Amino acid sequence: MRFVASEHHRGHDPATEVDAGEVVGIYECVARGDSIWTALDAAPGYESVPVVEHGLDPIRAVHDADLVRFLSTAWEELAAVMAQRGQDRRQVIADLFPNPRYRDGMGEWREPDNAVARLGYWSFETATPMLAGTWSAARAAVDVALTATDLVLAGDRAAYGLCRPPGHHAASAMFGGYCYLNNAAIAADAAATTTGSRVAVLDVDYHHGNGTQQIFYGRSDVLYASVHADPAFAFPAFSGFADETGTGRGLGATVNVPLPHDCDEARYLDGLEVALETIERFAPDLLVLSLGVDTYELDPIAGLGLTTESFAKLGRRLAADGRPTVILQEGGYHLDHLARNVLAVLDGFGG
Ligand code: OKP
Ligand code: ZN
Repeated sequence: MRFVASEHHRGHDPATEVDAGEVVGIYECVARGDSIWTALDAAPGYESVPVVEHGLDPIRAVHDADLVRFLSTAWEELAAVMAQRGQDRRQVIADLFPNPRYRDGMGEWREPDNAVARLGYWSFETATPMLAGTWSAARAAVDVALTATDLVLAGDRAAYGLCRPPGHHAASAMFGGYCYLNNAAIAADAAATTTGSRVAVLDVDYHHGNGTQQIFYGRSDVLYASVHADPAFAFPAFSGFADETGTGRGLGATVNVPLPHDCDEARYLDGLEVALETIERFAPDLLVLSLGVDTYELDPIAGLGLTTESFAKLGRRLAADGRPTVILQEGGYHLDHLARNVLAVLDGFGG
């Protein structure tokens, strides 16, 4: 299997996040990308392909132009505000968010002038810091995804994109959940629109991919199917319910399979079958797999009872469907076992 990765991910090197008001070490760290890359280089049967720059057009096809403009200049503007305050900061985390009820009965929202307030205006939670290298890493992750997609569109049975930062929580006009640009959605949209093909996104990350769901919620050419921890107890809490099935032309092209806290491999694989049946009915030409391995039983912030052998089964099960597949990295936070679990999926697929 060929794979794509970018050195630029290292420029996005956050130190901390805020969890329930507590400052903790960042889980979405540089070592995640490096450990997977090192393992791919050492494993037999994997060949690295250089990243091809695809520019901003495929990003703007999915994301609001004002979000893209904000992200591209955010660090510069934040650094200026911090300098004014006499603070030398390597990262900034938003702490002010636009609750939809704030302006009840008071008319439209205005984008704030202050860069720190704008960070919250465009985001939704406190685990997604902005740093000097964030924008180029986020853009590179998109190029990784699009390069992997090109390989599959050109005939590779499957390709792996080592996207970091991840993408599936980034919506058309909002970033957050460690995600800035939605790599999988941009790849799926580019494939669907440039080739006129039907694309299914299967999201197996522990967390619901609210961003990918939102981007495709009204569309019938891209199916979004997700198997994830029930939002009743898991992040991101506001989406991923079984009764969210799409809207308008997109009705029926969103599928959510929420799983319980005490999930194990057998229950997980049953849930996966529900998602795969809907994909089968949709009959896509291309599958984009949002591959989070934070369903691992030992994951420090997640976990749905899967073992490394479960990930191998997942890879074999997806390969059995025989679809051209773009595999893109999302979450997975057990640093010591992360690469082994990703490789289990890829090897299982036939990597
Ligand atoms: C990203 B991916 C509270 C949120 C803390 C964020 C988890 C993001 C997971 N500030 N949790 O889906 O693996
Ligand atoms: Zn996740």
